[in-house]
Amino acid sequence: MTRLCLIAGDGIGREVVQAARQVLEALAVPAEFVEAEAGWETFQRTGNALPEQTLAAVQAANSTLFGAVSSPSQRVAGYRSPIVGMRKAIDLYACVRPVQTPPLANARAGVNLVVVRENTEGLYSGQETREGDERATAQRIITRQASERIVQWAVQYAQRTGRRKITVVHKANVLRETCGLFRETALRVLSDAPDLQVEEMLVDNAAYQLARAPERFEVLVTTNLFGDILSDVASVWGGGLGLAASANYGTRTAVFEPVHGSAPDIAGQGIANPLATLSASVLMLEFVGLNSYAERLQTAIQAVLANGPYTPDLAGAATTAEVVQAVIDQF
Ligand code: GGG
Repeated sequence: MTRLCLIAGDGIGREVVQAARQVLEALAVPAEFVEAEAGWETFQRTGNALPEQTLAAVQAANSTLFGAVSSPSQRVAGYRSPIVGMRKAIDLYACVRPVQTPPLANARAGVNLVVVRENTEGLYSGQETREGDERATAQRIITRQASERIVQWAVQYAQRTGRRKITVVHKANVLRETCGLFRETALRVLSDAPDLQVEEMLVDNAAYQLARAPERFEVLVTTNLFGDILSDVASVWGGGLGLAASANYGTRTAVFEPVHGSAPDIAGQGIANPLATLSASVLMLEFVGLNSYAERLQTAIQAVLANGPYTPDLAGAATTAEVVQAVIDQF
């Protein structure tokens, strides 16, 4: 039996993962669910934001659905972001964030792009130091091996999904060594893929082009922090963060999550949009080979997007529970 690990995390992570479980159970997905914990609340209770048992549960499962975490912006001794830590610990090296025109009124037509982000190094390597009160430094680690692997992943993804163009995003004109290594590695890997149209773009221009002409992109491949930021920009065209799903693929397993965070401003009000987590669940079901369930869930999500009800992020007044019921009513 397929084993799916559920990690709710903090804030609305709890609400949307619970919503996803309810929907997956209503869909009668042939899987067993195991729950594990991570996040700020877990840290406050246990002193560890990412307990060993959680990592073990993720590794023992066929796949994992992760909600959201709220890491504090100020330094807290002993705390490290659990989602960043998990990506690194389990080597979930490919973060993939698809964005497509949703069936919503006034949506911009023709958007169908994917941001592929290196997920284990770059500025998220955790190599930061504070030197006294006046100076802090962060190491941006870029390796040829990780760059090669993420670009190869992007090439295979493009070829598998019939996409024709890859945009390599960097800032090698300023970050000559780190972005320089990523760029040179990417272009070398892509020289072995003559079926793909290759372009390179500076990250500031990529942000501008994503904001003004998103339909020009198919697959963007980039480093960790750039990918994090650009995928949030791109998500606007897919209906916003309430709809944006994300996959973290590794060599042994994969973790799926909404792109959004724990949204403490609306947590506990029952108005979080569950559709991003449900779209992440579609990707998870595809990953574990439950394709017919993935298709039914995707069709139901599209129907609810076309007809409502909508949570406040989509200018509606529906609750999470009402959206969940509307999805279930489609089965
Ligand atoms: N579901 C993705 C998520 O939780 N995003 C917020 C995020 O990445 N936060 C980093 C952190 O708080 O540790």
